[in-house]
Amino acid sequence: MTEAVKKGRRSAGETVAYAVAVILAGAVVAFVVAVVASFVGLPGAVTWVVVLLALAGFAYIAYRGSGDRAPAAVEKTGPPSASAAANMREERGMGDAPLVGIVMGSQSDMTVMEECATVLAGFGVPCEVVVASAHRQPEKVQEWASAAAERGMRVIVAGAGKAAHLAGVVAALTPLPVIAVPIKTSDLGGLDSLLSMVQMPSGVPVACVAINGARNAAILAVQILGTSMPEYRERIVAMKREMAGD
Ligand code: RP5
Repeated sequence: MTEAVKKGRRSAGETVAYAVAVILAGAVVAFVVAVVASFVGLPGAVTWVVVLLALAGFAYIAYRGSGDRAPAAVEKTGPPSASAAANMREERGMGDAPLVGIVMGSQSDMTVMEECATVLAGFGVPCEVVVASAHRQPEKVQEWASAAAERGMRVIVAGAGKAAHLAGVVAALTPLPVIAVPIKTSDLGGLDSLLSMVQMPSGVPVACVAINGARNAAILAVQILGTSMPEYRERIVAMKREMAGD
């Protein structure tokens, strides 16, 4: 029913391919070193030491590179890395369980909402993406939103267009903070979505970002996580430093 999005980590296949590629490169360098050494007449023992050092160096690079991969968008923000955040989650026994749930009213919202998943992945935040319409699939929405907190999620991002009641319905069903993303529409340009989300009646709030503001929704979700998880707060600090040109 739901599709887990776990970006920012190498798959087993990628890890093996990476290690094989680096070791092969090491073997090539070792071969070249051996040829050059014999050409210049180095003693055999010295040649072997140089070859073994070259192989050990490449094996070390393969070992260091075989773990998590920080997507390019976040590598720019500098440490702490996405893999550091993943390691801290593992230390807490949280593994890759989704921390943020992304729900949207229609598959047609995905073109906007996928940016939210991409940005979260860049921060090393595991998330879950689900399409569930408040008016076409109310039972699915109820089931998913009611269980989200117990399943370990900390924030929900809800994107919908037109009479966009999805975020409000989800907010009614969960104690988690809900961030609404009003989707731009062909008839009213998304003002319909914006007003139906931002004008929630008192008592059931949703935070609302700009029309099609999926990126900001992701950043806000990371900031909320950062209030209790320092690894995410530090990544937000690093991102702000970079935006300021420091
Ligand atoms: C809402 O209606 C969805 O969130 C979407 O933005 C809009 C149009 O949905 P489709 O007709 O494209 O499925 O429920």
